[in-house]
Amino acid sequence: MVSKRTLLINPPYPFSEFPIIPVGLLYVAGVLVHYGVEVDVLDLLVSKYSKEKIKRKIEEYKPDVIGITCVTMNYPVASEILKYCKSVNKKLITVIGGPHVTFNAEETLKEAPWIDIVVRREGEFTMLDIVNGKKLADIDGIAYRDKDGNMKLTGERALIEKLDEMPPPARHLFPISKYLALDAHASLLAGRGCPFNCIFCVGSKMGGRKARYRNPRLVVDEIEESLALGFKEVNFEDDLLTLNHKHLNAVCDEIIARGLKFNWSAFARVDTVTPGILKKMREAGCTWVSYGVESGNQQILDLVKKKITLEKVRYAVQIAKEAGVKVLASFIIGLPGETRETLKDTMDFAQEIQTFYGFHVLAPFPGSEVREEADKYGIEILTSDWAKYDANRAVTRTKGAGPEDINAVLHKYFQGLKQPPPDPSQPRRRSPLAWDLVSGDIIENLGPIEPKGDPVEDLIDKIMEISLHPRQRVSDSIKRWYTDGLLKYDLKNSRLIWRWS
Ligand code: B12
Ligand code: SF4
Repeated sequence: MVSKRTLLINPPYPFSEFPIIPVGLLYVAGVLVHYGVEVDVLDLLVSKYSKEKIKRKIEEYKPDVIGITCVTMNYPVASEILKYCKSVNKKLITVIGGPHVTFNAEETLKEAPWIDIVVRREGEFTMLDIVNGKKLADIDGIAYRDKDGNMKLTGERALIEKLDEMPPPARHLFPISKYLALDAHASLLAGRGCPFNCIFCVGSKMGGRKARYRNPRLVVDEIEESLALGFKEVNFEDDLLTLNHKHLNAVCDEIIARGLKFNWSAFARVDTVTPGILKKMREAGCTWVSYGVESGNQQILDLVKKKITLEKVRYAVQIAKEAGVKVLASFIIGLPGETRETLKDTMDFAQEIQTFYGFHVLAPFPGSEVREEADKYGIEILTSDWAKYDANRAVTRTKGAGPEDINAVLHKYFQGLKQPPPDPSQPRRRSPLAWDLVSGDIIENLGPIEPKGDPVEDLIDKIMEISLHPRQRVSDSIKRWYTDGLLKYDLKNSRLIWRWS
């Protein structure tokens, strides 16, 4: 059987979200590679997004299938990319996956005739079936149009039971050097699934309510591989790494036993941490945990089925501090029941717990209970313009709080509500210079440089001609990236051609 040549696309999303390699696409690529499919990745997140670039890639690589990932906020751009791909070659099979389309499958096919197949929930083996040419009607977990143009939804695909049998994520297909220049952390999973059912989240609907775990040794093997690639930090992208202490202890013990020294961070719930597990995590290199605190008002927490108490939050922050693990408390404003008073409760609480915190705004994503039962929760959905679902602006209102109230809180937050001073070890910090260089394809478009002596100084001079960044910053960064092997040059006709490695 000859598999279809496949191009996977990582679409752009706004700079306000820190760029990391999406784990879902890494795994889809990994499975295809493992089963001998010809596969490549076009990463438009850490490069300039242009239609010419997509066209060039299609003409050079000649894929049969194009697969793209997205969440709600970058669904519009992902769809636009597939539309463009179809216009370049209408024979291309276009596939889209991710949480947004999983719960909006039929609507997606209806509004985007250029999308052939929607992959729902876990997509590794679904995509393998597609590229291997299996009859679409026999592939579980997709939505497609039959030859008469009728929309078809196949059966639910069972979640992958034995995660340890999964081929490894295909990091080598992604432009690692650019992610490293951006100081991105390695993204990896120790398990999948979450047993909770918070009404604003589709995490447990995507990964299942029964958590599945990977063998700690394999997890730490992957950490070692990521460190060998040059990543300095790791973020566990698990919904809830701290759920199963036996498993987490085993992962930590394995890290400690191998003597690995690196910083890592993870998502946690305040009711799944204890002084003991936090101490062990710290010993294994954990520097940050991100707690989903959501609100400073107990009634709201109860209403959104968060199943935590403010008292537990205070305690969890305190024991993390005692263990030497820093806390980022994550809040959502605009939740059901929100009023001006509850917004004040949340602002006060965020400052009371004396730790780092961040505010997001409720975005009622497709598939979430808060969207499906918006009336019951007293939420008025103001728009379904998906590009606005970045959780950084109000797209809903409650009886007691409108967009103006929510935006006022956000404004105060960005003006610097009382926050601890910034911490250089905070995860997801950004280097504006690196971002400018990668998102503008600056290195790729420098052209040949006349060597004057030291190639690195020549590159710095050239960048200074077009960059507004201070020379010291450019110089320090370029030297570091060159020493780390992220930037390389070739000599062509006695001219320097610089490139990301
Ligand atoms: C880790 C994580 C992050 C990380 C990393 C995100 C990333 N790009 O990898 C960080 C912290 C950076 C992050 C940021 C954001 N996140 Co987030 N995040 C998660 C989390 C907890 C796990 C994601 C994950 O790695 N899952 C494991 C992998 C294996 O699954 P997967 O990504 O879903 O991929 C599988 C399938 O979707 C499918 N698939 C995906 N793409 C493709 C493509 C093809 C071609 C195919 C065939 C299949 C396929 O197959 C994959 C493998 O099985 C999820 C919750 C969850 N469990 O889904 C939320 C979640 C994805 N995040 C969410 C949101 C909203 C965001 C933000 C917008 C934050 C914000 N402002 O509120 C940003 C958006 C950044 C972005 N563009 O991705 C929402 C998305 C909801 C939605 N419909 O949009 C989720 C579902 C949580 C929620 N609120 O319900 N997030
Ligand atoms: S918010 Fe966290 S705990 Fe709640 S369902 Fe989502 S992943 Fe699970």
